[in-house]
Amino acid sequence: MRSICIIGVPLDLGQSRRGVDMGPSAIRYAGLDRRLERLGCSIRDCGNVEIRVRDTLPQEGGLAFMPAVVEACERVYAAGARAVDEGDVPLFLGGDHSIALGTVTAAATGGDRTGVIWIDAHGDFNTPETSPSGNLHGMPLAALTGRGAPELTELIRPGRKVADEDVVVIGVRDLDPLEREGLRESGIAVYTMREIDRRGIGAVAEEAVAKLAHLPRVHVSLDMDSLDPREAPGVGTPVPGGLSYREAHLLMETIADGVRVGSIDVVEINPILDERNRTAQLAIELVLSGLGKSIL
Ligand SMILES: [Mn+2]
Repeated sequence: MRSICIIGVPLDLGQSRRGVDMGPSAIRYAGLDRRLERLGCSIRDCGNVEIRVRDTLPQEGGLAFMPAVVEACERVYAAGARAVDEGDVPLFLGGDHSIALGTVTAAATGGDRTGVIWIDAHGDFNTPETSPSGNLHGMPLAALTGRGAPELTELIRPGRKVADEDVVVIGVRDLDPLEREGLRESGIAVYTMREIDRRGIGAVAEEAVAKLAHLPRVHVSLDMDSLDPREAPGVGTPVPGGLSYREAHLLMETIADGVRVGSIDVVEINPILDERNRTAQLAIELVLSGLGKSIL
């Protein structure tokens, strides 16, 4: 039986919209623990990581929040690494995507190579030099692969946390110009919406997953803005033309079948922008598929 450790991360300092700090409450309220138990998992809710309240910080935002985000991600790392040490699967509830600096570093704490499946409308591959906004939730994947501000790349331990060849990005449709250049040069496997439209999500998901099938553990980072805003309206940075309900499920099911899922984060749910909590409900369903729930 799989043992899941739920870790809430109510962090909203990586972007400018208010409300994403309520994501952990929204997902818990939608019945996460009950649904996981019904799947046959044993559940431990480890509560929330302590995060600074935005209103107590300087109002500039963007890069000015870097110290607070670093401090938060050190705590996310500590909670996640403890869960990994104890043999649990950490399930992190965001919060904005900057929490992945902590979640992926915790996932990769074992020393072996850790794969990352990054499901997102965006590349999250900016650095302070390339980012038009300075928002830190647009930088975690760059930092985790060793690019960008030293405060981020040196978090917990110096150097990259995951190798470029162990990362796949799926669902991308909105890149900043310099971010796009960086991502192309990196050689990271990126499956854009165009490719999903052309080849179908089944073929794309199987190819992406096969790249990481040999790794001892894979972290799944699910940004809910990867979905089409018609399916998931409660996100801070919606982009039209995203994954449909069924495409997202098939992707998560293919992940569950094809790699060893060792940890998951689900991020960017903004209950203020949502409709009756449906984005949180959908997030739970997708997490269940990623943990092996199947129709038959
Ligand atoms: Mn993201």
